[in-house]
Parts: sequence; structure tokens; C-alpha cells
Amino acid sequence: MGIRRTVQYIAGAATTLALLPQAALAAVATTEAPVAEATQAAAEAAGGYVPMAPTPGKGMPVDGGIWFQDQYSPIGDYGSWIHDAILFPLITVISLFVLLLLLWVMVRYRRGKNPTASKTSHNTLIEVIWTGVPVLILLGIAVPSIDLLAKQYESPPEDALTVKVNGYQWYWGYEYPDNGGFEVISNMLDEEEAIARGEPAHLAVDNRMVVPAGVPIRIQTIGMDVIHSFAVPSLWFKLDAVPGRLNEKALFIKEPGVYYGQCSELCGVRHGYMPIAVEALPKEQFEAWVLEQGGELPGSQPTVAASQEDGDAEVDAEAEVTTEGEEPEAANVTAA
Ligand SMILES: [Cu+2]
Repeated sequence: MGIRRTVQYIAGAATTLALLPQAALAAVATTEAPVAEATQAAAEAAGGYVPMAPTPGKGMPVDGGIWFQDQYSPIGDYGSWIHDAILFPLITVISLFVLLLLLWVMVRYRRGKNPTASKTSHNTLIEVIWTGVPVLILLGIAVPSIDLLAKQYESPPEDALTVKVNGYQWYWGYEYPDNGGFEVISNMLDEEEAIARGEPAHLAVDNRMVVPAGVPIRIQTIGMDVIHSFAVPSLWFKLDAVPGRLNEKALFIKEPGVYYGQCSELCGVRHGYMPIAVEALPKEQFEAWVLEQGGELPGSQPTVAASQEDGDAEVDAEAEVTTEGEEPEAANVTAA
């Protein structure tokens, strides 16, 4: 009866796993978007910022995926290495070993084959082994995992670029205190528009969090109403955004790309509709984007526009940022 139950349970669990709505999450848009491409080409010719087209499968979930997403940060490489090279092989070997022992006991010592049971109750050697070996295994796991934990808490270097991530019900705001303090408001695109732009549904946003690749970044998170959590799986990044508390964590993105994530703390009815899209650009392109948003570069003269018209230019620039994009009303919709 026990075995049958176990088999039923395993079969049930396997079915549940297979039916997980991976497809729903990984609705990677493969549709070509000629209109979007034409617009992109035109804007590129004009030298302006154009949202980068995502690479299918990079920085986003994939159909049927049950493994970690490919990692694009050094800490992500290390973390997934611990999983792939240490934890996963180890649990596989231990599970198979225990399964073999169970099968061996069930067959070799069944009543028919072994009518007179042994009265042995102690065996010092075996007891020392089955205590010592697990201790060594746990110590072996503890060393790299505590190391990973410590690395995840390492402070960003002093010259890191600061991006302040504000969690709102139910959208994100990205503030750039090192670049004049402008804020980019980021709302989810609806499904048709995301697919039309060649982006994954439910993950694409109107205005992305744009950052430089290959330089250290200091992410600060805060909740403006309730607790949210800023999480991007392919960057091995998750940090809660708590009201009244500024959390800080280092982020380093190895290469340019678009990396998607989601709010990972239940924050209300539209918790599932406040995705994150991080666009990492080469440093010069990032700086061009900052100037285009009306921001300034640290250590440099104020931008031409700002020096010409003083305060007015900055106010205008900020207003432009927050209302930019074709769907500014999305913010109102979510707030209603
Ligand atoms: Cu949230």
C-alpha cells in the first residue's frame, strides 16, 4: 500500500509539474513587427534612443523551461554554478543511493527470502559512517553557499551608478539620482501591443529601466505604498521594496540586452501586472539616453538645454519623462 501511494504521489507530482503554466509565462512573441521595425529604423537614423529588441530566450522565460534562466551577471554565474555543479548532482546521487538501499532491503530481506530476522541492533562502524559522511557532505555544501550568501550582501563600490527603484501599486518608477534625479514611470504593455513590438506578453513595459552594461550599479529599492519586490531572474537579482526603508544591493550586468522580471511580493490585485524590463546598454548609449531624458552626467557641465533655459528646461524634461510613451493613461487606469 505504501509503495502504491508513493507511486501515485510521484505520478501526481510529475503531472502537476508538466502542466505548470510555463507556456503562459513564456509567451515569447515570435510574430514579426514590421511597423515597430520601421519606426525603430527611422528613430535610429535620427540618432535617438530606440528600445532595444529583445533576443528570444535571453533574459526571459522559455517554453517548457524548468531550469534557471541563463545568467548575465557574475553572481548569477556563481549561484547557478553552485546549483548545477554541486547541489543538483549531489541530490541526484543521494536520492538514487537511498532508492537503491530501499530496493535492496525490500528484495533481499523480504519475509519469504529472510524468514528469521537478525537481532543486530548496533554496529559502531556503520553508525560512525552514516553520521560522519552526511556531516562532511553538509560542510561541503556550506562552504560555497555561505560564500554565495556573503557575496550577495557585498556593498556596491563607491563609484557605482545609483538607480532608485520605487514600487507603486501597481507599476514601477526608476529614479536616477546621479543623473539629475529624473524618474521614469514604467507600466505594463497590454498583450497585443507587447506582441506587436516583438516582446514577451505580460513582461513588456512602455518605459524600461535603462542602465549601463559592464559597470557596477547600486540598486536602491523602496515601497511607496505597500511592500513590493524587484526581481529579475536572469540577473540573479531580488530585493524587497519596503515602505519607509531604503534597501540597497549591487547589480552588475555583463552584456547589453533586455532582461525581464516581475514584482515578487504579493502587493494587491494587480501584483501580477507590474513587470520589470531592464535594458542594459553600452555606457555611451546609456549616457546618450540620460541626456535624452533631460538628465545630466555626473561630473560634467549641466546639459545645454538646462543651462540655456535654467529651471524651466529641467521641469519640462521631467514632465516629458513621466508622460512619455504612447500609453500614459495606463498609469491612470491602474490607479483607478
Ligand atoms: Cu508589487
